[in-house]
Amino acid sequence: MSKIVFITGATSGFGEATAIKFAMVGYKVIITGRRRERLDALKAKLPHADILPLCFDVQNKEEVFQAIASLPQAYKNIDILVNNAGLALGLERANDAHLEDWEQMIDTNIKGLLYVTKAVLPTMVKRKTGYIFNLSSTAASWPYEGGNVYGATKAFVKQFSLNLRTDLKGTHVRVTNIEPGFSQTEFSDVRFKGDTQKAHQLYENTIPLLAEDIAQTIFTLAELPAHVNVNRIEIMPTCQSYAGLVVEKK
Ligand code: NDP
Ligand code: 8X3
Repeated sequence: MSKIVFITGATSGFGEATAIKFAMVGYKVIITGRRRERLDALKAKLPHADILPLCFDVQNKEEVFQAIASLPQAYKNIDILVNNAGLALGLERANDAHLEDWEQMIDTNIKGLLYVTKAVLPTMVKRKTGYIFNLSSTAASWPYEGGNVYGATKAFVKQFSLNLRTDLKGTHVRVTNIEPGFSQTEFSDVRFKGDTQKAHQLYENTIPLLAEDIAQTIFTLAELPAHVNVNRIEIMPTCQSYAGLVVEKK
């Protein structure tokens, strides 16, 4: 029987590439996001694959639980959850950043991820099988100017993944925290609020990670034997490395 994968934020970037990767090899894939037309277009692009679009906003607790409860019987026993939906908004220093942006990042990256996890987890625990991938970031561990709340939400995801792993001892449910670095998706278009030129400039003369690289990583981990759990994985493009600490001079 085909395994079932549930992916949040499958309308773009990592989520879309991951959906395509699993669907192409015969997994049943539930694709989710707020943009219904994107979900329908992805399904239409892969006519021979088993894809179920499910449109909801992860920030809306009722919508999340309702959508997951409404899954047809044939899609209820989710084997793999990819908690990917998320965003950064703005790159201003804390004093100039917008409180509404902070709230949206918290509501999406933290609370949305928790709602989906809470809705999917009971069936995994009951069935004593499952795999949860949480999309964190290098920003969880490596601070940078303007990363303030975005990085903090991803640090939450990292620690939640580790704590979840601890709670799930004995259930056979696996958890991996995925921590990508510099990657080219629609992420920067969203962060810079539609200033595509600014987003584009960021990637000029670089070879960033692509969505397919993260999809391949998730797929490879998912195919490991059930007794193997990779707890965290930090992935950067070769062109990216570490910066030093900074000192303010008089
Ligand atoms: P994209 O902007 O390309 O994709 C983000 C996805 O999240 C979209 O499908 C979007 O769908 C979905 N999403 C955002 N808000 C909501 C919401 N409220 N409800 C439901 N879905 C939502 O970015 P990436 O693919 O790059 O990002 C995916 C994840 O990876 C994010 O969590 C991001 O923080 C993380 N990440 C990204 C990195 C990068 O450099 N690109 C590096 C490290 C981590 P829709 O708008 O249709 O709702
Ligand atoms: C996205 C990577 O460095 O822009 O999580 O925060 S970064």
